[in-house]
Amino acid sequence: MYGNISIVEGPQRELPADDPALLEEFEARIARGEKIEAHDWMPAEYRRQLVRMIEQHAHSEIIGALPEGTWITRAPGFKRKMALMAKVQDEVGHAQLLYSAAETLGKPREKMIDDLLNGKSKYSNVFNYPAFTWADTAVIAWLIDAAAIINQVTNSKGSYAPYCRALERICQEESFHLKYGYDNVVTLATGTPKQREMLQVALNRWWRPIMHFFGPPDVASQHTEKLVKWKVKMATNDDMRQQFFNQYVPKIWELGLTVPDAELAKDPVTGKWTYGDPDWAEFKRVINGDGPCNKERLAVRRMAEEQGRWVREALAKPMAAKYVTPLV
Ligand code: FAQ
Repeated sequence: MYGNISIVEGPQRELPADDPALLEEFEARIARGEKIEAHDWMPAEYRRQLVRMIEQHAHSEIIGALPEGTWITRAPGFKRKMALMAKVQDEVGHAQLLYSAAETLGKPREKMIDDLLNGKSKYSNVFNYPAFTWADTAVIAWLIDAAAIINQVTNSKGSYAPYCRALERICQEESFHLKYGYDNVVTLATGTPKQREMLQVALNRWWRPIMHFFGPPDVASQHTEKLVKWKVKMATNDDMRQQFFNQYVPKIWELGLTVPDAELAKDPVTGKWTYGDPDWAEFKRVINGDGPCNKERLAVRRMAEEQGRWVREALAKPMAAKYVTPLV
């Protein structure tokens, strides 16, 4: 129970049955394309799904700041340091917007952070991989931001208004990140043979995690059907992956780079891309805490939580009278 709103957490828990008349009216509103606001009636499962998804999205933004964040001091040149610092700052700002959107559904931010740190809540698979070289940061800023934009522009047309408003603002900032990432990629792709090689190696490293980024194939997705019905997700995982192939594979080829999947091809009849098995077992391991950097990422967040505690406590306390300047 959070305030006067009850959130039954975890997909396995039983939810109270919804009033059938209210549910019917709610689904009619969704069908008419109306937006749902925080104070409107909503089914308990809609609320639970939104909290799960928005919270995971918020965690992904703060954890997502870490692989690139470690490169701020090593970015080549002052201009790139400034640009990367601004990008990392934006990502943390996105988390703020998203935690606020999730809070409108009744779950306090402190509880969300606890659930990230105790491993109850997931965050995006991609941020559990290391950024070994500057080229890794270029691939993250270009292709992971591109993947994020595809997902978020699509879902910004969804049914829950506070989430859609946050996504609209986030997407505007993400499009700057994409340009910044593409600029870095082009610089490396048109640079020395060593720089081109570094870029290709980084692309090879990130390709599979990027395939996983859009979620499991539709046939294996637990939540898609319900979320599409309620217009929280405006496209399925496979549809978004296809959109990514359509938009970005030609751009990757244009730069003279190779996609590390010999089976990747567009079917001329259906217009759909076919691709090799991206190793869904690896995806499962990584999202369940056993990726190359999961432990390190959470350890850094725990340290930040501990070190910032005194600031949060000081801000929460009323200031002692002797420090308050009287108004004259
Ligand atoms: N990573 O039934 P589905 C960014 C989990 S923001 C980890 O298909 P759903 C910005 C899923 O939670 C990146 N876990 O799930 C940036 C569920 O587990 P649960 C984040 C994943 O929700 C850029 C289970 O698998 N974006 O990158 C993943 O219908 C650069 C079953 O899966 C968002 O969060 C995954 N990739 O569809 C920052 C967007 N995929 O909860 C810094 C909003 C699935 O039952 C640098 N979220 N799982 O235990 C969504 O659109 C959806 O949640 C999906 C997954 C599409 C991610």
